[in-house]
Amino acid sequence: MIDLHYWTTPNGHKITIFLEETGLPYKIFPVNIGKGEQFKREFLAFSPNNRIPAMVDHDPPGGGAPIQVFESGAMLVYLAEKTGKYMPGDLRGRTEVMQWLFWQMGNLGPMSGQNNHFSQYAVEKLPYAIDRYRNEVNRLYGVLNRCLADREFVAGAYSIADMASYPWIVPYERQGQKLEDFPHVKRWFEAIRARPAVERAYAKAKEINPNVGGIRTAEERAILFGQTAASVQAAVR
Ligand SMILES: N[C@@H](CCC(=O)N[C@@H](CS)C(=O)NCC(=O)O)C(=O)O
Repeated sequence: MIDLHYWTTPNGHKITIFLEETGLPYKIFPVNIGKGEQFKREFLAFSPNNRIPAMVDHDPPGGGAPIQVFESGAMLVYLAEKTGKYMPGDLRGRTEVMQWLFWQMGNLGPMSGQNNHFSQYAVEKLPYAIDRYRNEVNRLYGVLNRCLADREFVAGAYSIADMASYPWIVPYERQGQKLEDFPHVKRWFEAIRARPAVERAYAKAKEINPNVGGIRTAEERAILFGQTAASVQAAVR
């Protein structure tokens, strides 16, 4: 059994998509980041960056003590290696998947996060910051579109690289992007959205948090934005 410490955000959805695709048994432990549950001592013990998702695998390959993993990219690689699914075994195929997985982790995710922050959450609307991140996300959609021009999925066959990027394209409207401008992304997006496992993963999110993707309240903003080393230290409970 896998304990998945999760909240209903794009980085969380990556993992529920994988688990639903493979049917691995798992139990969700909601970590409501708007309420500050990411600062609980028990959670920080295996998720030292005070971010979701994280997981504990009580049945690791080869036996032994449970394995704890944080960072969604590392979790996807772990799960792919555990199951032998959604990542090719050969070096060439594996490299193709890994480069696009790292691309998502280092580019599409962080830039979309900043874009969302400055356009939706920041109280002060700063045109320079809003334009900078909307443009960078637009550039990244272009990169993905070119990648998908000659292949069905990001690395050829459906893989953890698709599971990592898809949840970050879901809020494309809030990101100030039009899928019509990126026809290969649109085709890929619709194909993944129609997968039963993906539908199940998003239905699960709605059950846990009917306000998925909602605008943050003043209380949530105070918890989530402007964290420092000292504020996190003070919030640990
Ligand atoms: N690189 C990390 C990013 C995780 C992350 O940013 N998680 C957000 C939700 S999507 C979070 O837990 N935020 C809590 C907070 O800001 O305190 C990953 O991919 O796992």
